[in-house]
Amino acid sequence: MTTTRDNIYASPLDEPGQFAFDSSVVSVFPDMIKRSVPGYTTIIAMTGLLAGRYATSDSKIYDLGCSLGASTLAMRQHVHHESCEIIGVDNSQAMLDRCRNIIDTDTHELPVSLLCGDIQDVPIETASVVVLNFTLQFIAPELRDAVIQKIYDGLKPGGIMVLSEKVTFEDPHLDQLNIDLHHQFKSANGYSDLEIAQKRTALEDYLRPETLNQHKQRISTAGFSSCDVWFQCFNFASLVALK
Ligand code: GEK
Repeated sequence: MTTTRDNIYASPLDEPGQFAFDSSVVSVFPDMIKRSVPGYTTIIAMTGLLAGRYATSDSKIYDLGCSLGASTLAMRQHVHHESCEIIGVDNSQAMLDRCRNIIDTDTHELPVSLLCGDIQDVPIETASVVVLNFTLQFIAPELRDAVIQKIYDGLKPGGIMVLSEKVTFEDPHLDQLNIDLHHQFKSANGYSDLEIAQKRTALEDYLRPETLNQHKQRISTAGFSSCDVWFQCFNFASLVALK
């Protein structure tokens, strides 16, 4: 796949409006997410391994907020139960159209259905694996309990949820350190100070990070028997939760 370089916020904008996953983002998305999220490539690849370990026959695998299908493709590579199906969900039709093209060029055989809709409304049933890689962060915090509860209820016993998020820290010094390190990471990947500042403004009221403790508390309240962080780099982390 040819990747176009992300320069959406490279020129000064009078009012950077709220970020949206529209067609301009779709065309630069693989470049944008790799240069913006430390550990992204590792998290996606390991999501495939986790799915390979926990997927069971006659079950469904959900990729909630699938974007261009990076996690779906990683899981498709590692899950070999013919009776499994991956369901990718996203509320951006532009993302899903491109995702379908990408999946159609992939040669693995596990069936993939793509659903355009809000992850809050999509039924989760007979699931062995549910993945939310950087998606819950875009749901209003007061609505997140219901999403995690629905996932728990729809998982089969022994199933897993993988939840990757941008996070904040209770300790203000560590919080600032991790924000600074993330900005340093973006600078090192070629983003200018202007791009970093304008993107930050565009995401301000849309991407609302929580602490790892808030996530763990919600996951435990939903009923998951085990949960912990399996990966973290600066203020980006991934948790695994077992039913
Ligand atoms: C990856 N997981 O490459 N319902 C459905 N989709 C949503 C919702 C919602 N309420 N809110 C946002 N999205 C992917 C990356 S990107 C993360 C996920 C990022 C979708 C949105 O359209 C976008 O495609 C995705 O969630 C978030 O591993 O760009 O930071």
